[in-house]
This record gives sequence, structure tokens and C-alpha cells, in this order.
Amino acid sequence: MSLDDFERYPLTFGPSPIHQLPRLTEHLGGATIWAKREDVNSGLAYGGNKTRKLEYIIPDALAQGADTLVSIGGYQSNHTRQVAAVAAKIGMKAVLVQEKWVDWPDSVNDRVGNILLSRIMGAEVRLDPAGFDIGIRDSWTKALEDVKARGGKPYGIPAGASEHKFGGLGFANWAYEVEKQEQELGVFFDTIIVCTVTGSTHAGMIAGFAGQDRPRKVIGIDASATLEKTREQVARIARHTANLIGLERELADHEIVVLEGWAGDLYGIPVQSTLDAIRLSGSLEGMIIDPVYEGKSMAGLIDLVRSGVIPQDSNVLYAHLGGQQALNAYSALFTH
Ligand code: 5PA
Repeated sequence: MSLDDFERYPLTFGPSPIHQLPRLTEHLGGATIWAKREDVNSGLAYGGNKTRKLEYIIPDALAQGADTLVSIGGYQSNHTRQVAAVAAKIGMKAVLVQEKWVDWPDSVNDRVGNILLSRIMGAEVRLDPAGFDIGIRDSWTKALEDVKARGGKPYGIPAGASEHKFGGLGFANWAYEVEKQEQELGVFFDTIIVCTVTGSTHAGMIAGFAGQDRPRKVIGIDASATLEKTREQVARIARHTANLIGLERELADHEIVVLEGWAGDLYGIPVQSTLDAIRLSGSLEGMIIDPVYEGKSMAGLIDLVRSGVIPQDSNVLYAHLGGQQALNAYSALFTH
């Protein structure tokens, strides 16, 4: 088996762009920094990392004759917004369980940004008071049953599309895409920085890169603040995905790197380093990142480059996974 044996339903524009971040590079005074932009990978409700994962999941939903995609996330989930967009695009319904993953005081947290877009696209949005957890939830199982009870054919997509048998394939493909783009650009990215929470983005990358000739470091920056769960989930999904795409060796533990230090104490709550990273990439590069995910992985990149942990002669590829829509629920942080 190889990745090519899996059907891919095109939802993206094609390979996502890679470009240099020269002013950020100069400012930090270390390794050369580049970005690969999943935030502009699709015309479907601004795209993002889940749109890529869904390219390998939708063929299975179609094959099963489903008519409703059922998924789950926080109020400001980017994932559920992308599920809503894909459902609209392919003519299915979407039922979205939106849990109170973040105890965030913004009075329009359940109205603006991602959740607003999901409602516009016709999804059935179910608010649920449950807190953050990346595992399988009762509310999601119940939503699946409800769809069945009213005569529909549900297709379940777990949080972040991670605990799905094909959840890692989209980013295994990303790794192949990077290798092709490197040839065009004449550069080799020895270090990849990626934000990790439910795990299949990072896990897919690990599996995809593991089959390539030149080794590189794929560094996951935890934004879940439940590090052990995320690390375990990344390892499990990476090994499963490697198996699916025919990697002929076992992944070693040292290939699975999830670093802590930038998540703060709680998922979804930015800390000072997150806000500094958001302002820095905005003011130096016009590149907008969010306070839940990318702001935290960028904070990690900044520290690792500044401190020389990532060496000066490295080419670092920052995976920008999207998610700016949530900024609307965090406006109070930027009023002065
Ligand atoms: C998300 C996830 P993984 O969940 O695959 O580890 O990806 C982390 C991640 N960056 C990184 C952005 C912008 C993301 O949206 N978001 C989740 C969501 O519900 O939106 C799955 C948690």
C-alpha cells in the first residue's frame, strides 16, 4: 500500500504556497524562516488544516452513502467550520457539537468567527457545556444517534478529524508536497514547526516524512496543555498512518517530538508569549495568526530560533495551519 492507493476528493486549490519570512528571520537573528500556508489552501470558508484531512475522509463518507457529517469541537472550532463548508460544497448536511472547551469571557464567543460562519453555511450547531477533551465524547455519539433517529445517514468525524482511520493521510500528503516544492525552490527544510492538539496534523507529517531519504526534525508545539494525551495520540496516529502508507519500518520514539512550554496552563487561553508572537508576525510580515493554535506554535519557533536550539544554518518551515477566524472572539486583547 502507498498513499496513492487512497482516494482523494479535491477540496484545496492544489499545493499550498511556501514563502520566506525575511523580516522575521532578520529580527530573530538566527535560522532562515519560511512558512507553508494552509490558511490560504482552499476557497471553502478560508480553508485550513482540516480541509486537507477531509480530502481523504470524504471519499469514505460518499462510499457509505452518508447524507450528514457529524463532528465536534469547541465554540470557536476551526475544524467544525471546515466540516460545515465541505458539507455545503458536496451537498450534505452538517451537525456540529460545539462544546465549551474554553472558559473565555468574550460575550460574543458563541456568535462570531468560526461559529458564525458555520451557521451561515447552514450547519446545525449544538452548543454543549462540556469542557476540553480531545477524546471521543457522548454528545457526539448522541448527535450521530439523533441523525439516525430522524431517518438520516450520519458520518462521524471526531474532533480535529484525528481519531479517524484516515485522519493522518492529509498531512502525509503534505510531507510529499513539501519534498516536491523543495526541488522547485532549491532548498531543504531540515526543521518543521507545527502546532499540535488532537494530533493527526503532526502525526501525518511524521509518517509522510519518515519515508523520505533525508532525515529532518518535525517539531510539534503543544497547544492542548494536556501534553501526555496529545503526545500519546500523535504517536499512535503516526504509527497507524505510517502503516497505512506502507512505511517499511517502525517509527522510533525519537521521531515523535512534542514540546511543551508555550501552551500556558489552559487550551484556548493565550499567554504573553502568544500575544507577542501574534504581534510580531503581524507587524513584521503581515502574517496573521490566532491566539489558540498558531500563536502558540509561533511563540515556540521564536524561542527555539532565538536561543539557537534550532541552529543558525537551518531552514525552518513553519506550518501555518489557519484559524485566524477565532481572533474575532479575542478582540479585547488588542484594544491597546
Ligand atoms: C488546529 C486544530 P491537530 O488538532 O491536528 O493537532 O491540529 C492543531 C491545530 N492549528 C492547529 C489550527 C489553526 C487548528 O485549528 N483545531 C481543532 C479544532 O476544533 O479546530 C481540532 C482542535
